[in-house]
Amino acid sequence: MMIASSKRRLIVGTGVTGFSVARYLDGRELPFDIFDTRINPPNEALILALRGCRGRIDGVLSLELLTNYDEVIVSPGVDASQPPWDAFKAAGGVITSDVELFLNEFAGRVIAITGSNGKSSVTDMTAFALRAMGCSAVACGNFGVPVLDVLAQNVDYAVIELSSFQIDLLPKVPCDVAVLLNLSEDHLDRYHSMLAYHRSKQRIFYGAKKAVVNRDDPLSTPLSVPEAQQLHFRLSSPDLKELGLRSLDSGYVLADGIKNLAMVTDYNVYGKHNWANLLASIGLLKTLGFESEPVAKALKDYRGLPHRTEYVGQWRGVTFINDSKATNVGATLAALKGMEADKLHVLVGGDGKGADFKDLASIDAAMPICWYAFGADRLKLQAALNIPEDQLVSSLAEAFSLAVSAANPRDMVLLSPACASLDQFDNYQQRGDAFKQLVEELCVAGG
Ligand code: UMA
Ligand code: ADP
Repeated sequence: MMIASSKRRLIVGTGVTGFSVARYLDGRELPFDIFDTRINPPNEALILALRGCRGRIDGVLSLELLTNYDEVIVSPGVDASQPPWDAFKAAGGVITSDVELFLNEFAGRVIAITGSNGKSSVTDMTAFALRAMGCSAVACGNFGVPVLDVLAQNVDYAVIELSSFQIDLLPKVPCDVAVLLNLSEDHLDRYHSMLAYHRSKQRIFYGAKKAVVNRDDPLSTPLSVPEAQQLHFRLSSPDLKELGLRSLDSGYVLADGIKNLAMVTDYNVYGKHNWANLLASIGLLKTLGFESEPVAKALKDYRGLPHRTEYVGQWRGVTFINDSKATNVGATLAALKGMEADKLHVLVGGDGKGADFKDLASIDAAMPICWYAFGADRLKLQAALNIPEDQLVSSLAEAFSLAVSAANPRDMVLLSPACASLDQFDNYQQRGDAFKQLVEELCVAGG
C-alpha cells in the first residue's frame, strides 16, 4: 500500500502504542508530531530522538490543534468520543490507530479476541497452539505487544487481543475470525452504561469473516456475522456442531460434537473459566481449518500466564493463589467459583472503576469466604460485602497479614482484587509480584 509522505500526522499518546507508531512512521520516513497530556509523557526523549519526529506539541488538545493535521493516530487510553474529537470527526478529520494501520498492511491471517475476561489467556494459548503445530504466530495487541511491532516479524498468524478502547478506534475489524468471550461489568468509568460497553465490544464482529460464540453468554452472540459462519461453544454437553464439556464417570472431558477430545485434568490451567477458554481457542482454530484433536493435544503443554489464578505456594497447609489480573468483578467471580479449599480468605481492593460490587456478595460459593479489603475503594467493598471493620485496611500487606493470621491448614489465601491496581501500584503485575513477595517472606520467616 502507498502511504503519502506529504500528509501532516499527529500521534496522540506516547505510551507503548504511540512509541510503536512513531517507530513505524519513522521506519517509512514519514514525518510526524507527538502530543500527550501527561506532565512527564513516557518515551518522550526516545521518540524525539527519531529522525521522523518533528517535535512535541504543547497546550490543550483543541479542535484548532487537531485541524492542523491530515491524520491523527490515537492511542487507546485516549477517549476519542469526547470533545474536541467529535467536532473534529464531524468536520471530516481523519482519526486512525495502530491496529487500523496494522490491519491495512498485514498479509497473514488475523484472529481477533475480545471479552471482559480471558482475552489474554485465550490470545496466549491460541498463539501457543499454532506454534506447537508448526505455524508462525504472535500474540499481540492489548496483550502488551503493540501490533505494529509484529509487521517486521513476517508471521503467518497474528492473534490479536483487542480491548474495547482499541475497537472504538476502528471503523471495521477485518479479520478471519473474531470472538467476544464474555461480557460483564468493566470500564464503566469510560462507558457509563453496560449498553454502551456491549455496543463497543460487539463491533469486533464488523468485518469478521467468521465468529466463535460462547453459548453460555447471550451477549457474546454477534449481531453482524451470519449464523452459518458461527461456531459455538458451551460448558455443557454440545450438540453435533458445537464444542462443549461432557460429563463422564471419570470426570469432565472437552468435546467436539460427539468426539471426546481430552480430559480437563490433562491441562495445566485451572477452573471452569479456563475450560471455556480452551474451548474458545480450539474453536478459533477450527474455523481456520485446523482439526480440533491436534489443537486440543497441543494445548496440553500450555502452562498459563502469571497473575491469573496462579499457584504461588503453600505455608503450613495454607495455599496461596495470585489472581492479581482480576481487575473486575467478573474475573473475581470466576476465580471464586473455580477454587477448592475449606475456607477462602480473599483479598479485594483497589480502584473499582465505577463498578457495583453487589454480585460478589450474592456468590453461591462452595465454601465459606472471609473478605479483607484494602485500597481506594475499600469502603465501597465493605458496604457491598458487609466486611467487619477490623478486616478493612489501607494496604495489600496489611490485608495479607490479617488473612495469614486467620487461615488454618487446608484454607486458601487468594488475591483476586476485583479492582484495578493503579491507586497503589504501577500495574497489576507489580501488585501480583508484591503478593508473591509477601508469600516468599512468610515462608522464609515462618519456616
Ligand atoms: N494518557 C493520558 N494522556 C494522553 C495519552 C494517554 O493521560 O495524552 C493516559 C491514558 O488515559 C492511560 C495511559 O495514559 O491511562 C496509557 O494510555 P496509552 O493509550 O498511552 O496506553 P499504552 O501505553 O499505549 O498501552 C496501550 C494499552 N493501554 C490502554 O489501553 C490504557 C495497553 O493495555 C496495551 O498493552 C498497549 O496499548 C499495547 O497494545 C493495558 C491495559 O490496561 C495492559 N488495557 C486495558 C485493559 O486491559 O483493561 C484496556
Ligand atoms: P483479560 O485479558 O480479558 O483481562 P486474562 O486472561 O488476563 O483476561 O484474565 C484476567 C482475569 O480474568 C484473571 O483473573 C483470570 O483468572 C480471569 N479469567 C480468565 N478467563 C476468564 C473467563 N473466561 N471468564 C471469567 N474470568 C476469566
